Amino acid sequence: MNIAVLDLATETAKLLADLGVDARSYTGGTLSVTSPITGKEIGKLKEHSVADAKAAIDAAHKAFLEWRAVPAPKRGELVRLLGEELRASKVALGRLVSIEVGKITSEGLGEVQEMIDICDFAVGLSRQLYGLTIATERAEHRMMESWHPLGAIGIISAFNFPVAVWSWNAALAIVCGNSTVWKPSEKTPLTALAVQALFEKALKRFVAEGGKAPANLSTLLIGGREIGEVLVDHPKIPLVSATGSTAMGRAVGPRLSQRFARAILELGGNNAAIVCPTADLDLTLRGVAFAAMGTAGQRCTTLRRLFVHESVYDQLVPRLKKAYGSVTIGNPLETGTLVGPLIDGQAFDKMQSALGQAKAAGGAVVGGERVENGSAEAFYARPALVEMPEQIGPVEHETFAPILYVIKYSDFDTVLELHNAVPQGLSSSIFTNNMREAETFLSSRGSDCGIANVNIGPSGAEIGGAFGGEKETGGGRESGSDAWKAYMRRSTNTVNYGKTLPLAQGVKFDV
Ligand code: UN1
Repeated sequence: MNIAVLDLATETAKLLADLGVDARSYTGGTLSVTSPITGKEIGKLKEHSVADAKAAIDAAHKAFLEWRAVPAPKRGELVRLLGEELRASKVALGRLVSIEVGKITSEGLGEVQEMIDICDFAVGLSRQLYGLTIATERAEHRMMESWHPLGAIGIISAFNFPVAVWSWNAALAIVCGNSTVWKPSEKTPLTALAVQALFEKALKRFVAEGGKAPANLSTLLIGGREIGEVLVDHPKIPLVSATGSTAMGRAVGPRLSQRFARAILELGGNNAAIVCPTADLDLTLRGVAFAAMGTAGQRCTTLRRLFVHESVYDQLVPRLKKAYGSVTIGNPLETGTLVGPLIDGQAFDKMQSALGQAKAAGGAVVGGERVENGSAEAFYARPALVEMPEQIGPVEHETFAPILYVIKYSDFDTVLELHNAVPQGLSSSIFTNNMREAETFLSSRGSDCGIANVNIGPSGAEIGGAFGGEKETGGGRESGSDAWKAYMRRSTNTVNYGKTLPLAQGVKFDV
């Protein structure tokens, strides 16, 4: 493989032009963006100042005040048009995701599909922002819940799902009557520019078709940590949805709660799978391979710990090692590649350091070495499978790289305990054909994660379910199910349509 000959800067400029992005926004600026495929620069973006960010939030708040008055199904129409723009631009945007993040082609496209799916979901939701009616103890009274828009919603997203995570938040926030202010990762701002341009296109169509929408409904802020801090501290941002490391969540969470703002935190995962004696091993092999090596191990849902029952260990693990040895690593834009590059050299160093610690703790490592590709600035690594004697050291932490720790187990109850004995709680799986094991895993004494699966890996969730996890994963839920409720405020209403004033709990107060 020699990627030195690729000219991704030219292709990026062409894609951005096709997607409607003005070239002035990504040339001549101060924020340099490189493609992990080549390690070479593909854009130089203008950055917002702290003052710009504050002014943008004030403007977004004004937009919210207008947008909340638009009926929800009409707000849904704007998101429907956004879905149409995404469908029309799926190939270009998917390719740009691949170039900016290093995802293989089908995963770049898959990320855009995830955006389309959540738009569809949100359109349906725009007619289903249901509240309850509640039985009241007082005659001629009615009690109900109403859900109201919340305000300008802050979105902080990570490099690994640079656009889907925005859409999970923005599609819901917008049908719920909010405006949004988005700070993407400094590593992936080009895809954000493209998404913002597609949103503007949808908005233009919405207005041309007679829809009423304020300016600044969706705002994009380019910059570093200080811009994120403005979002976190600004009194006109009632909710920040932040995706990233547990360290980031530890910084953001207390600052938000200090001013009683809401947080949706989607932080680190240390996802495990248990392979039981009755597991279908062919299916398990495929499930494990995708979950552990897919996206070069850079999903928050990536499989990082594998517990294999002693009775199937010698059948499964050699086959897995073979897959690790033969998986195609290289240019993610090429057909047939399954593992692309790591996002940068720092990620590679962290991977090497975790592997060093694993060895020191008695781990036997297969893979993990750098795969040369003709560029000193691009970091491709063979995914690593590490047989560990027990769950210690680096196994207890999330390393954002393709490392799978494999541990042999003999007793189901003990392995359940081990499964839950890490600080993170995002996603989990069990591979079994034993109903008791499967149901126990899903029960209250089973997996303690926000996502628990049977006979599929922990990654690659659909948008229809609520997404997020427990413990150090942060507790937030995004995407499907009733995650929309976090983007609205609940009002409990009691209406007296009678002529008397009975007080609740039998209280008497006659004046
Ligand atoms: C993330 O890695 O931040 O479940 C999100 C999945 C994807 C989303 C991952 N649908 O793997």
